[in-house]
Amino acid sequence: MPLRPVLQFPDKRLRVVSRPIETVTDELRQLAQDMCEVMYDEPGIGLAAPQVGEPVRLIVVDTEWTAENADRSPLILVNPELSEHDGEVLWKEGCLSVPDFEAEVKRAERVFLRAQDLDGKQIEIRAEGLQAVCFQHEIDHLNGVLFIDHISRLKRSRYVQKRKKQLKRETEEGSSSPAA
Ligand code: K1U
Ligand code: ZN
Repeated sequence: MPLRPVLQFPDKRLRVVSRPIETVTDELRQLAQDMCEVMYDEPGIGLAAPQVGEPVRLIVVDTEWTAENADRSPLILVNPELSEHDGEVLWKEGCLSVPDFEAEVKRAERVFLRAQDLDGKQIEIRAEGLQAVCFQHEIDHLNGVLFIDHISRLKRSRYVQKRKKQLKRETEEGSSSPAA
């Protein structure tokens, strides 16, 4: 089975507020598994369901996984909610849906999160550093917010212009290539 493609800016589906999950079904378990595969394949340290075109409140996160540490133990969180946060940190972020761009974003340094797991069990997580930043980034996706919404208007509009040119180039290259 091919991997699910990751939607890319400016796709409007990235701006939708995702709906809460009422029941964990086999279909949802399959979606979580597909999302983990996409996250490790890209590679990334997190992914939210709307990034693969499913507007439901589901995220996967694995900030421990790197090329050197190949152990995979993703956190799969259903209906995650930030219930407490404190401190402030500037973190350089990227996003699988915002190609070829990184920028510093101001985030809470520590967060306390409630969610359910795939067995419907209530879980609570205290996080700091990269994991806390990643949770905030992924929950933003569930609310239709991208990290570029947190940067200055000037930086954002420069990125938007660059992205428009990139897409125009891709369209031109696609239409000028000989038919298969
Ligand atoms: O949601 C996403 O688009 C995934 C995104 C998550 C994220 C990155 C940085 C800060 C906060 C949230 C990514 O994973 S971008 C790729 C990335 O950061 C990475 C990829 C491989 C190894 C290490 C990091
Ligand atoms: Zn992202």
